[in-house]
Amino acid sequence: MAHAWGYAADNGPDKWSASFPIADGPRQSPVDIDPGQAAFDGSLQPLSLKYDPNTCLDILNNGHSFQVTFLDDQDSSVLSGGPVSGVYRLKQFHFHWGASDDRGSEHTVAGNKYPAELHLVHWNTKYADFGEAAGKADGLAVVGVFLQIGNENASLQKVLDAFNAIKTKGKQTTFKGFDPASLLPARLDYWTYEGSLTTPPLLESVTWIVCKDPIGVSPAQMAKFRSLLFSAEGEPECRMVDNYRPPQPLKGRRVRACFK
Ligand code: E5Z
Ligand code: ZN
Repeated sequence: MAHAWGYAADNGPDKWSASFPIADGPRQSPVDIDPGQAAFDGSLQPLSLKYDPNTCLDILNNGHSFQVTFLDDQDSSVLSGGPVSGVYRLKQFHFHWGASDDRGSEHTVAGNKYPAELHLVHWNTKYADFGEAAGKADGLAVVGVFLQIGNENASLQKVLDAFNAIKTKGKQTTFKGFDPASLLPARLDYWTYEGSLTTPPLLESVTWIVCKDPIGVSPAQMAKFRSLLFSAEGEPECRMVDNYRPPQPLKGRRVRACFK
């Protein structure tokens, strides 16, 4: 990779291993979830997600996606239960999406893609901060939520309405009072497995919790995602689309289900 990683032919997922050899490691993400292969595990606890809208800080175009960032200096917005032990704090959420509605998710279900996937990123408070946790096997817990085409999603629209201020790489604006719980499906049935960050540095520190039920998004809202740019202001315009990594080998890992 001659330059920074991205999603283009010359710096995309097929090239990441040159700079990040862990790309071929034993617990890479995403994966294809085969519901017929995922074993029900009755020991899995219900997932608890308790979020305080007052911890929502800002929204940023980081040149790979956009992210909404949360204040994480207290246990105000936290994940517990599910497959993990202890308390994990919400750091940020972001999405991955396609150039068209026939692709865009990172995880797939029986080989099927969704048009987008939401990732709510949490870190284990047994470590000092996100940076330390990101390098530990039990450091991170990411909740994945699929988006499927349907009616307009009013909660998601609040996020999309901030896009005019973050069109290009590096742009950031305040984004206060948003409740991330408003983006969750009504039922928190999930699959879980041990994986990694899906972007460089691809650290193998993520307990993945992928919700079975998708949330809705309208075609016009999907078009709004595609109005963002990978490029910075003043650079040739490059649309932010197809910012997903394809499924990686399971290498003997088991995906478990909290539901029958
Ligand atoms: N797509 S994802 O949910 O798997 C995901 C979630 C978070 C990141 C990437 C992908 C992320 N990337 C930033 C770089 C990073 O946070 O992970 N750095 C980790 C080490 C570090 C600060 C040390 N960070 N100091
Ligand atoms: Zn992600």
